[in-house]
Amino acid sequence: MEMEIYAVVKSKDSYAGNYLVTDGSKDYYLKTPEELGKYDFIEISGEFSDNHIIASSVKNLGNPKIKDVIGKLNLKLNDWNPSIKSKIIEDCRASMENVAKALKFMSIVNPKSTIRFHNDADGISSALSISQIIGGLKIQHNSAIYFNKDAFNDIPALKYDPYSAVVLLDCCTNEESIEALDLLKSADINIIAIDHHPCNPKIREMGIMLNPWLEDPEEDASKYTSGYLCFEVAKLLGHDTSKFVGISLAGDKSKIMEITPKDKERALVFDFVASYSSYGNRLDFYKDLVNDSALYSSILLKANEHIENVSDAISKSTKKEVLGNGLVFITLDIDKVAKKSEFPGRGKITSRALEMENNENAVVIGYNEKSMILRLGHAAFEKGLKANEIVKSLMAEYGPENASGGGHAKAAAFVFSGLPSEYILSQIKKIVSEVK
Ligand SMILES: [Mn+2]
Repeated sequence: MEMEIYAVVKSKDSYAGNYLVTDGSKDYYLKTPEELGKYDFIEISGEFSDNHIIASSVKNLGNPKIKDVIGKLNLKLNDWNPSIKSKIIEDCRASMENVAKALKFMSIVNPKSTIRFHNDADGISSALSISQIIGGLKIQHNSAIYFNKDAFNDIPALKYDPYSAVVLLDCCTNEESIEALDLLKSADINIIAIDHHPCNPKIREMGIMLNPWLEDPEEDASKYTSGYLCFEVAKLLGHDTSKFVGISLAGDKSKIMEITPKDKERALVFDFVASYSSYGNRLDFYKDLVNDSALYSSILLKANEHIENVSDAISKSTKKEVLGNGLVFITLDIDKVAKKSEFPGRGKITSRALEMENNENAVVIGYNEKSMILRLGHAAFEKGLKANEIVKSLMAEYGPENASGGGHAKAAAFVFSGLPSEYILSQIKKIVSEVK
């Protein structure tokens, strides 16, 4: 039968004069006099019979970007059937399917890749899901930002291989990462990201991106954790990674699906281990921890002890004021609670303070002389307050040389210099008071 397809050369040494190529769902033996290289992307016309092609013409298209090949190959996905039926997830369908196709392409062609996952339970859950689909180096990324130093670490490792990719999980789609991502892009390295932090629309141009904030910045898009998004992507490829979703939701305090007590435990253990990040955790270590070993129980015990200890300290160090609009403004001198380089860190402590207050109207600010951490109860968010917007407006006022930060609608943080924390607290209080 005479046909035309696009394909990628998998190997050139199958047997004399032939190539093994794939169209994304099927392998073929290709007979052609053309000289082709491994990984070449080709357009073939020829006579097809079962898994053999005798080419009448082969056009070599080189090694384009992954985003340009996935639409042309025959990459089949499972039927669209997300576990959460909501408008924003429906709106994410195209980008979810694109990311799934890109990962499928990578699982077939196996280019060199580096997965960078955020150093918390959500980031780890995401990586555990995605590592069922693709191989490659896995690095715990101890920041929300992709820095130039990260780019210059990844570029030499990946630049010389066709279709090589950096896969960013639960981090690095923010405005601050754009410059370094642009370096990767200039080095012709593919960028694939699955994230749920507020992002800059410009991030779309950087690569193959899945982030609910790109679809609807007004919705509480952060609640669709990266671990949940990775689970949906894996599902499109026939992998069941549901056991990691609850861990991700527990870690990021999202209630979109059921969380079991075991999920909460595992999230706590992951967060505890991830916070001691200086020794560079590897994903395999987290994978082993999931199997209830003696080490797991020991870590869980210690993590719980740490949480209990800070809970005592939190109740002694918070100041509370009920505002005219019903919101409860709570400040926490965080250095009285946090121990340097110990779990839980300042962000987790501020989250814990909100949890302990157990009031949907609460707005908690954990502060010291260099940083502010904001946590909002759901009712405060419903009234129109957004932690990331507060941070953004203050940063704009103080200027980039004095303040930098970001975050989600209900959780954000920034660092500052040259301004007294009392002054900043009073400004935040004013913004919170003005909500109707
Ligand atoms: Mn997350």
